[in-house]
Amino acid sequence: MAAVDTTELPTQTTGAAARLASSHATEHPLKLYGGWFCPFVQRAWIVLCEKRIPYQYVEINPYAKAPEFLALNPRGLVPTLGVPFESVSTSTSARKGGGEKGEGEGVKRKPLYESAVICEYLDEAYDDVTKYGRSLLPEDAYERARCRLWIDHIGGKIIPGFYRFIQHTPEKEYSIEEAREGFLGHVKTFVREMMESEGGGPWFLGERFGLVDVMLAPWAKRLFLIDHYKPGGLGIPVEGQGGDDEVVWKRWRVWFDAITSRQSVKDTWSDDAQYIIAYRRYAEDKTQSEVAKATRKGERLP
Ligand SMILES: N[C@@H](CCC(=O)N[C@@H](CS)C(=O)NCC(=O)O)C(=O)O
Repeated sequence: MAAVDTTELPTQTTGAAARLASSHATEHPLKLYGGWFCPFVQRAWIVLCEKRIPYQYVEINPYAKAPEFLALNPRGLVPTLGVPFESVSTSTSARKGGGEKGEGEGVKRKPLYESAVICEYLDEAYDDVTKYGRSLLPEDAYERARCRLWIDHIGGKIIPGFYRFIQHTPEKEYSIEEAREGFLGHVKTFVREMMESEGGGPWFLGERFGLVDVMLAPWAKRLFLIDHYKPGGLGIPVEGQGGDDEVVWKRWRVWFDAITSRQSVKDTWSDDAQYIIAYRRYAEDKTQSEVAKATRKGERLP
């Protein structure tokens, strides 16, 4: 079991995320168990917002590993989704199970975890276009597969590179330059692929916002932490300084500005200062989170 990792960690959402959480605090059959600081949670939360799915947000501390939480998710990680048995027809199941209680009380739930799995589930289960909008994945099977390929690149390369970078300390066997170069290399590979999408528009698919954008959004929002904590900073060149990669970084800036201005991304974000506090333990490589431990050992992230 993971060591408790709660020192100095603020316990609640703040800022925009606090406003969103309080407007989704009432009992509901569909529950998102989250931690405000967690980028994987933010992915699922963004999808709920984008699709205007009704849900309840429940803030928990995943490091405390409460037995009720472990019973839902044996991996003991957030996000965890509590899915009512009757799935999308939630109001009916709530009335049946809830009686006089608030909507969602007394409803049986099945758990779902792993942010990418949760996001795809929500996109698939809430497929009424008139209520929830278009799918976050394209209709064309090849294009859908291409999206999954680049979601895999985000999960397998960019995100591990982010933690390797932010957890760098002078004692490491690799240098900060290597960490930076590795991370930026994975980002550039992604941007070059994004440049293959036709028809203009800022997103991975061009005009159409989608799941690939969601998958990377939380780490885009957290890049300022590398500038804050790491000597030499993030290292993405400013306009006109990109040398041979100028067009790549230009395209990156278009995506970055669009994603960080997206309403769902802003609404699921707490105050910047809180992330600075929460990520200090990563920057000093002291956190006992499962992600940090895997990064230290050079293992696949949980
Ligand atoms: N692969 C998981 C990772 C989730 C994850 O690592 N969540 C962290 C918070 S950001 C957590 O619950 N950590 C608890 C721990 O490390 O003990 C996903 O995509 O959902």
